[in-house]
Amino acid sequence: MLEIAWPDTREAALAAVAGIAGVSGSYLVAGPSPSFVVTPVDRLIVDLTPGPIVTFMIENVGDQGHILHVGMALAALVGLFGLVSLGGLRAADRLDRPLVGALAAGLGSWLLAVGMTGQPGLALGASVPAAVVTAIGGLRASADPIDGTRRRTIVGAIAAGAGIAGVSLLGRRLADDGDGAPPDAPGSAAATQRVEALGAKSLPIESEDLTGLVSPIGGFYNVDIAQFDPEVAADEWSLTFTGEVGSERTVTYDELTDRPTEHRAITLRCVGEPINGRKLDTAVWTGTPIRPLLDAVDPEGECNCAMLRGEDGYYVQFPIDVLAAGFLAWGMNGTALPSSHGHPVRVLIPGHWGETNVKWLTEIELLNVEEDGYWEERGWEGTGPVNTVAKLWDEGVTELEGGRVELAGHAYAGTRGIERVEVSVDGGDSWTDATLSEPLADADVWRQWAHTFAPDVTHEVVVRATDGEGNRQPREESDPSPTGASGWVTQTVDG
Ligand SMILES: Nc1nc2c(c(=O)[nH]1)N[C@H]1C(S)=C(S)[C@@H](COP(=O)(O)O)O[C@H]1N2
Ligand SMILES: [Mo]
Repeated sequence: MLEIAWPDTREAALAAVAGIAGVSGSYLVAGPSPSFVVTPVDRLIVDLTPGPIVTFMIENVGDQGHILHVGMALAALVGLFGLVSLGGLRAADRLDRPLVGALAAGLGSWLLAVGMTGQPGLALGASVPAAVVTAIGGLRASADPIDGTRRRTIVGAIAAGAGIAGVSLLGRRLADDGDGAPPDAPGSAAATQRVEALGAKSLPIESEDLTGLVSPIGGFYNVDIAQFDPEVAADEWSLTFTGEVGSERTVTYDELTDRPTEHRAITLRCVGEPINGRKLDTAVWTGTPIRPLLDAVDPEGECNCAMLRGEDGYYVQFPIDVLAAGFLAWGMNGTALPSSHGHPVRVLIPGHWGETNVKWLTEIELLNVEEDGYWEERGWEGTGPVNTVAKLWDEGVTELEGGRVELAGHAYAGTRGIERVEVSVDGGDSWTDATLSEPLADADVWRQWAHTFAPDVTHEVVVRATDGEGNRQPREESDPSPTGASGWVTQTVDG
């Protein structure tokens, strides 16, 4: 029977260093992208986590939950590269040929990295550092045959090689990053004008930190199933209509952006956010309506429903009628869609929860029978219309000169629109109408509200909105899961 000895301290330490070197090297060349070796393992962990645990993390741990699964994935990868390096060290010892051991570790970790990412070139970023550490470790262990001079020559050659490889890879990575400025998107000048016009229509509030009618791109919330955004080049992107269609059709980026272009202010809200959460934002999106494209493929499915899929493996299913009212966007606030918001093209569905707005969209499949989407498989029911909400975030409470306090926030009810926002400063006993920003022509956008009062004692402030159909936001409180949080937002304001 083959016995494999447990590693001694020196071997374990060397293997750990090699593992860390491999993972760090991969990050150096690939950055936070799907080509980083940790990404596929992280995705596997997220995929395998049962729905109730995911929901518990969303509701109780929030965005910090990411640290946990990324940490697990990192540890797993350090362990895997460490094991490969340990194999190399053992081979070096047994054969007394340190370079053979290093080559074996390099080849092994290269194969591992290619297996993870499918990127032979970038895989060198992981395998070269792992091999170098293994080589140095093997050298120290090997005995006499290598005399001092040869040893120095070999160490020098390895160090020089590693240095050159490191510098050139780092250089390539920095060159890729460019100057960070997002490129222009077709139609961006008109979109920029629209952003400025909405800035002018924002409520003149005193709070300096509260967003106006348009959220800046850097402040717009993000929800992603994957830790690192997919990288999709516009000229390699296409959208295919598949499944129950009269005629299949693929649309390229140039074909799409040649279509009639509109600039719509659209608000997004995530079903997973608490009642006063931060996953509510608005941008001016540049794109084209979906309906003509859908009509052209002649949908035939019996469920009148479609499954939308994104490059990151995300999928969501909802009725074709809802999709037909949607918008395919390639621009955001006057720039090309940033990668975190779905570059090059995403869907925007009026009035429905954020999860219907598929980013990095690649496929629209017309179905015969309904199927669950990614979040529905995990217990959520978030493809329907949004709940009505009025927010009062901390930066919406501003002390003015003379002891008065300004309360300000946003209210949103999807395509129903916001008709009224009421404020109570006595815990809900009496109510006053807040001032509202003017209603916009856009079909699916929030309104701002503001109210100023002079606090004396400690006040329990409550806000509630009424939608355009006359329905008041329900008072009864519920958790976000499965259909979105309900209840009224309350804040304590000191006199
Ligand atoms: N491809 C893809 N699309 C996606 C998601 C995702 O993880 N992958 N998240 C969805 C969810 S749950 C929400 S709330 C919105 C968030 O969009 P944003 O990140 O641009 O704010 O995108 C939706 N579209
Ligand atoms: Mo979401």
